[in-house]
Amino acid sequence: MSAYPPIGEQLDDLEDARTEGRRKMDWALQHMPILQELREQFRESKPLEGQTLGMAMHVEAKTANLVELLALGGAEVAITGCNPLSTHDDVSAALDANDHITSYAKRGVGDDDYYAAIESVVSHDPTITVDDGMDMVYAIHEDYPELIDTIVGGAEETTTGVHRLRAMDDDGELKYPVFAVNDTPMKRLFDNVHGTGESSLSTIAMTTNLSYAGKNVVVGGYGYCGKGVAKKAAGQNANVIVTEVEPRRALEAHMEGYDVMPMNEAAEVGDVFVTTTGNRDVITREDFAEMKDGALLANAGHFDIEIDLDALSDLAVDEYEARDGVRAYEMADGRRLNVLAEGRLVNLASPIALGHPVEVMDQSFGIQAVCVRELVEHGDEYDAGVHDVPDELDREVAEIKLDAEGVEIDSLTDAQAEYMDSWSHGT
Ligand code: RBV
Repeated sequence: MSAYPPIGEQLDDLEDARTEGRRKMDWALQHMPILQELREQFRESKPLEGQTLGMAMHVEAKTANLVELLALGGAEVAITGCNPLSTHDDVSAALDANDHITSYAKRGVGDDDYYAAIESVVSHDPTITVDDGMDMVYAIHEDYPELIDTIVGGAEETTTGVHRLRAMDDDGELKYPVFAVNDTPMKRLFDNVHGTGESSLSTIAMTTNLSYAGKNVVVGGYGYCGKGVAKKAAGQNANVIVTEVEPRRALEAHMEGYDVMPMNEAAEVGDVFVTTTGNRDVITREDFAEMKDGALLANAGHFDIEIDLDALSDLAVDEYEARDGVRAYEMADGRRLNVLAEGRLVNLASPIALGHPVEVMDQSFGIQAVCVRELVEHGDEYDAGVHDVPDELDREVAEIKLDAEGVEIDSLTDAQAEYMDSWSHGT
């Protein structure tokens, strides 16, 4: 078993880091009414008493507030990052200072340490896993299957993780229940659309100091994330081009007023490329050959596989850091193609990245918290496999948010409810 150490044993300026990490967490929490409300409830009723949580997520201020909420609920928590570049070391240190939390997350780790840190989390013998991308579930099933018997269940944050889990489930290989947090309305309609759209575009703009106005922004994939990126880019006066492989999504993008074309054609005209597909090889050697000098290439999908960086490196006669978080690849004909954040998810991995806006993560993490509570309270009612988040939990979190915002809504009268449930009403 790995002995990769917690961040508290790795930083020199630990006290300063903890103070700054705590300051970031406090700021975020002020804007997280759902987590504030659940904190009160969890602190009071300790629903997670006796549980050990193993987490792999983007360790920054908002996630840290989720982690502390779970610890307040009575759990012991061990956490590491789910991307080598998304950790904020100061926040990781602030978390690790909590007696009930051990944080192994550190920014900039290499592959070996990244996986060693996951093993360190697993060494706490988690009874519940919380993943963003499924690395924890994978490590347990591959290397520590003896833990599965005592695991109540898990929760998965993101599209790519849910996709992997469903493939695993289809093969009969997923051995405990996992909630598809990503797929529930309170997560996907907000986090994936608004969160990805805003944080990816703002991070690209801040990292490059460039504008979208009048530019051709090419969005690879028109799923929930692609829709958000396209909509917000159009809102910043870009001309949006969408690439797709799915005919109905392509048609949706077309009817939305965007240009739709194959990537290889988009490559000729694009100024900014943002991939959101979750698949590999979205921008390839043939596309680099067509691109204009100065093109910006960014990925907003979970893994760094969407832009073929090996091919780009192979084509380049020179490579250099053009700015922090921007690597320029110079082609033989002099064109410079600029890759942001090493092709990793730009909104979290760029040096100045902060992840999604606080408000949307409040919703996503509110769902995570109630899913963990549900696993403790009713985990034995769920078979091994991927499960939708129960609708009443999704509604519970929506109602907390509406309440906090002071937004009131109507409720159905008895006659309306009866009408909606009936199939015998005609004119
Ligand atoms: N995401 N987390 C943040 N903590 O700042 N920002 C985005 C954060 C999550 C988001 O929910 C998405 O599904 C996932 O990151 C992709 O890895």
